[in-house]
Amino acid sequence: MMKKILQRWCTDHEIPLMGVADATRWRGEVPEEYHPDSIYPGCRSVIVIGLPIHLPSLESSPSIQYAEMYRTVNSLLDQYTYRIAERLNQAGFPSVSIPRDGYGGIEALIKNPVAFFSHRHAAYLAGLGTFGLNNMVLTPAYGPRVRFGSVLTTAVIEPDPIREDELCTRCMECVTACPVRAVSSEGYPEGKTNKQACAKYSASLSRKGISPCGICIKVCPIGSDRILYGREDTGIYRKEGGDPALQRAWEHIRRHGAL
Ligand code: B12
Repeated sequence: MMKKILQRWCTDHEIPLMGVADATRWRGEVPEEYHPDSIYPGCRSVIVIGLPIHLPSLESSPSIQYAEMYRTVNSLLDQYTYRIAERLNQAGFPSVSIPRDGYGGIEALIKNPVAFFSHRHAAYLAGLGTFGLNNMVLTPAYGPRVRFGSVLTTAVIEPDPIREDELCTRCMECVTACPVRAVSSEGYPEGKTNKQACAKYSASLSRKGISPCGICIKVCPIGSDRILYGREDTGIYRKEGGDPALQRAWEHIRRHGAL
């Protein structure tokens, strides 16, 4: 019943992805202090929503166009997860939303590049996707071009199954495209993304007003959003052999609105 109401609410608000994880699924996955029922004792279920990043905006990155889309999606995630939590509170189920990021500026991340709760892990445990080499959760609809937000609730809601397939094909596009070589070709847990290098690059873009980078999610071939936009061929992003009209459009956008 509760699940259906939530699904309906998401559909009515153009939220294409929603999944639910039982709070016990974190056991044995991540250190205990990062578990939802450690962060919010009494938590029984975690509701995760996903909003897509529109590919043509991301393609111009680093750019003001993508930086603004990033801010818009972040703001929507915080508003929607707040509203879902409030709705559950009003129905008598104490709930709380978690901020979509959870850090007070890029300098804080360079000091400690870890947040108190992992939305990507929550998305994985709520059955929305699987981890890719780029350290992101890939989804069938948008590959890694989706941002997540979570609500911790005391309500017991029917959980979704964890995906058992592997969406990442290890094509290495993200590994070779990363401008600071932060993505490891090994995969988790052997090869870890170099968070410091990634965060430092993001800080340099932030000083120009065009953070974040997003190249590792742009080049990922997974996701049916590529079909919608006619972007099945990721070769369009290579300097040589790319589509000249698209290259011109991206260069045009990059020449504006940034330091
Ligand atoms: C810190 C941070 C950054 C930093 C540090 C870089 C980094 N690599 O993490 C910076 C600012 C540089 C950054 C960059 C990016 N980020 Co960021 N970032 C975060 C943030 C705020 C915290 C991550 C964190 O510390 N979590 C806590 C720790 C404990 O968990 P974790 O890092 O997620 O890792 C755990 C699990 O993922 C798990 N794990 C990892 N791999 C695997 C594989 C398997 C099989 C399993 C079982 C588990 C597992 O193990 C880890 C330990 O528990 C999250 C938001 C959030 N609060 O979740 C967004 C977040 C991870 N970022 C996101 C995105 C999209 C990006 C960028 C693409 C930039 C952009 N916004 O366009 C890049 C990509 C960088 C990259 N390839 O990793 C999204 C990911 C969405 C997705 N589809 O997965 C998130 C979830 C934001 C959101 N609300 O949607 N990010």
